[in-house]
Amino acid sequence: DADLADERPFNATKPLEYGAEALTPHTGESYAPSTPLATASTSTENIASSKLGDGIPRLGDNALNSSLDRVRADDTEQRLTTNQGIPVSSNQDSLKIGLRGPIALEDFVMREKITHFDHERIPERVVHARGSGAHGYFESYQDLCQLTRAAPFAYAGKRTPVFVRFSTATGERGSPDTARDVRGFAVKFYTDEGNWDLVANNIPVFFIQDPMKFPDVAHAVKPEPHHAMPQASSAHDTFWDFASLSPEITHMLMWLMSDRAIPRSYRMMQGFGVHTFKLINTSGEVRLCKFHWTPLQGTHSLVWDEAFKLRGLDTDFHRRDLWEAIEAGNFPEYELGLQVFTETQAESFPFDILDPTKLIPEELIPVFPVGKLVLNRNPDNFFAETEQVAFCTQHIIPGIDFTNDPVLQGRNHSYPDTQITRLGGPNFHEIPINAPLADVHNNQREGFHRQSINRGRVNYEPNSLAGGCPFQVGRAGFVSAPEPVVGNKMRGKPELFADHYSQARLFWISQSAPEKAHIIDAFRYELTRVETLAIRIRMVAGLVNVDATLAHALACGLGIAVPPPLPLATSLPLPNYAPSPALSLLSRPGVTGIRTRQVAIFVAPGVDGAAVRAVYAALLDAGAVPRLVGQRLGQVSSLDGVPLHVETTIEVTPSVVYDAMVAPGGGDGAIALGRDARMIDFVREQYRHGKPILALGNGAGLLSAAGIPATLPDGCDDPGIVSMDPALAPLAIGQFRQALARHRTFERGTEPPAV
Ligand code: HDE
Repeated sequence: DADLADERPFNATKPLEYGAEALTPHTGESYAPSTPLATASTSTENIASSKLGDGIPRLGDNALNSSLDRVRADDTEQRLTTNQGIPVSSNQDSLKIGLRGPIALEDFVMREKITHFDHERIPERVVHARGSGAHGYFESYQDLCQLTRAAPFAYAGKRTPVFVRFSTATGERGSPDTARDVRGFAVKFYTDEGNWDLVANNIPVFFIQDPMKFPDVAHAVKPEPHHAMPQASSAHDTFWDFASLSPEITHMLMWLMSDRAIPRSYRMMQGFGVHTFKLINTSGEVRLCKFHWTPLQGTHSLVWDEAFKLRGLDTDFHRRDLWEAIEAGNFPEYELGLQVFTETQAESFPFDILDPTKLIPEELIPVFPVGKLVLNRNPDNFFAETEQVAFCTQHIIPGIDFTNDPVLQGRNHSYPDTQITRLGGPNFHEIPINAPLADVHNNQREGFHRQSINRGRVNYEPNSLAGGCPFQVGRAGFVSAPEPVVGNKMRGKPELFADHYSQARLFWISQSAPEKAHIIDAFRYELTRVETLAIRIRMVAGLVNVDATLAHALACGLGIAVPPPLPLATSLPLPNYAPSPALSLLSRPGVTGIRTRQVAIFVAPGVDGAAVRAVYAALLDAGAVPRLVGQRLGQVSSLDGVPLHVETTIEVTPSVVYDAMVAPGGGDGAIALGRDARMIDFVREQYRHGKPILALGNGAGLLSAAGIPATLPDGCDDPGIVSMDPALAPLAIGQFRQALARHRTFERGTEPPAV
C-alpha cells in the first residue's frame, strides 16, 4: 500500500528484470566434465522473446515479431559456448603455461572472444548517427485504391508491420539527444509487395536544392575539422559561414531556430516526406503527393535553456522517453496524412513543387488522414536492429513513384551507396531487420556475408533450365509513371527556385508571439557563438529579407546596426502568403491529454502522505507518470503515519527531466526542503521553463523561498501555478491537470529572465 510505484504499470511483464525475481538472480550451473550436458533445445525458434511477456506473440499487431523470432537468441538456461558451439569451461582465466607463465597462442577461446570484441564497431552513419528505434504497425483508415495501388492502403483496417528510427542529424553516435537539430523520422514498411522506406524529417523543408550541396552543408554543420568541436551543434562559424552565403537555406533556418528543433519527445513531433512524390493507381493515373506524420500526443517542444541543460544531465533524454513509453504500454501514435494534387494544380502554385526548400501550405492543399502508425514494441537489441537498419529512399513499392526533385534523385544514389560501406557489402538486405517480409527471388548472388543458400545451377535469365524462373511480371510489378522528358543537358535550376525568402516569411508570420521570441533568442544564441563579425552581419542582412522586426531584434541582440538586405536572386514578382496557422506548434495540442507527462512529487520526512497519495492516484488515473522524488532513496515517514518509498532523487533526476512538479507540504521535514539549495534551483527551473507547479498547504513555502512571483509579468494570474489548501485537493488537482494538458506557460518568459 505504501509503495505507490507498484501501482504504475511499468514493466509489469518483466519480472526477471524488475520484479521480486531480480533480487535472487539465477546463477546457472557451472559445467564440470562429470555433469552430463544439458539437453535443452538450442534452437531459438520457439523461445519467445521476453519482450512479449506472456510468450504469446501479438501476431495481429505486428507480423514482424514472428519474422524476427527466427534470429532471436535467448541465453536463459543455456551454457556458455564459443562461436563454434564449443562449451566453455572457464570465462575467467586464459590458458597459461603455469599459473605465472605466458598465455598459450592456442587459447582459441580467449583469442576468439578478443578478436570479436576488436571488431564490434561499424562505421557510424555520416549523418543521423544518433538514433533510437521501435517496432510497430501502420493501419490504413480506408481503401485508397482510387489514388494508389500501394499495398499498405489496400483496405480499411489493413495492418503493415513497420520499423521506425528517429534521429538527430548532426551529432555523433553518442551525442546528446536534445541538440538543436532537425530530427530524422525514418519508417520502413514491410509491405506484402516489398519494403517501402519513407525516410522523413520533422521539418517539411530542407537546407539545399541540389544534392551537390549536401556534403558542403553536412561538413559545415559537423564539428570543425581542425579540432573536432563543437559536438552536435550548429552554433559555430563554419555552419553560419555556409548559411550566410547560401540564401536557399533561409526557410530551413527559420524552422531550425524555432522550437521544432528541440522537441519534447520523439513522440511529440511531426514527420514530413519533404519531397513531392507520385501516387499511381491501378489504371495508371498519377497524382502528386506530400506525406505528413502528425503525433496524436500533440506537438510539444522543450525550451532552449532546458534542452541545453539536458545535453549534460541526461544525454539519452529522447531515447529513454521513447523506450519507457513503449515499455509502459503508452504506445506512441502518429497519423499519416496526404496532400494530394495534380500537375495542373502544381503549375498554378507560386513555387516549384520540385524544390525541397518549399512547402505546400495546408490552406492551399489540405492534409487528409489516411492511416495510423502505432509503435508498440522496443527492439530486443540496439545494434542488430536500430544500428543495422538500412533506410534507402529508393526502396519504394508499386503505387508510389519519385518526382524529379533533384535532392530526392541524389538521395536515391546516396543511401544504398552508404549502406555498402556501413554494413560491409551488398547483402545488407539480408540482415534480419532489413529483410522484406515479401519473398525475394532474383539472380543476384554472392558478395560479403551472403546468407541465403540459392539452390540449383541457374543464376541468370533468360533460362530454360529453371523453366524461366524467377520470371518477370510486367504490369503486375513496379512500373514507373511514364513521363516525357526533353531538355538540354545542363547544370542549373528553374527560376522559381531562386525565391529564397517568401516562405521563410510565411513561416515567421505564422508563429505565435512566444514562438517568435524563441526564434529571435535562438538566432542570437547561435550567432553570439560565431566568432567572425562579418558572418554575423551577413546573416542578419539575409534575414532583413524575411522580416524587418526579426532582423532588428536580432541586430539589437548582437550589438550591431541593421545591415542593408542581401540582394535578391530573382526579379520575378514574389508571392505574398497569408499566415498559415497550421505552421505553429501550438496549433496541434494533441488528443491524449496528460498521458506520459512526468511529474515530480517532492517527499521528505513529515510530508502530507494523504495529499501525496491523492495527487499520485489522480495523475496515474489520467495516464501521467508521477514520481516520488526525495533527497535520498529509502522510506520517509508521513504525517498520517503511512511511510512512503522515495522512487528517485533530485540528484539523479534534476528538474529538466520533469514536465511538472508538486510541493505537497506537511510537517517540519517537508518545510525543511526549502533550505536545500538544490530544491530551490529545482523549483526555479520548473518556473523558468514554463512548467506547471502544484503547491498544497505549506508546500507553497517552497515557492516563496524560490522567489516565484504570484502573477505573470503582465499582471494576470499564472494559469500554470496552482496553490491551495490540502482540503481543496480535488479542485487543485483538477486545475493542475488542466495546466499540465496545456504543457507550458510561455507567458512567464521575460528577457532577461526574472527568476
Ligand atoms: Fe539523408 N542521408 N541525405 N536526408 N537522411 C542519410 O543514409 C543524404 C535528406 C535522412 O535512421 C544517410 O543510411 C543526401 C533529406 C534521415 O538510418 C546518407 C541528401 C532528408 C536519415 C544520407 C540527403 C533526409 C538520413 C546517412 C541530399 C529528409 C537517417 C546514413 C541529397 C527528407 C536514416 C544513411 C536512418 C540518412 C544522404 C537529404 C533524412 C549519407 C546525399 C532531404 C532521416 O545516405
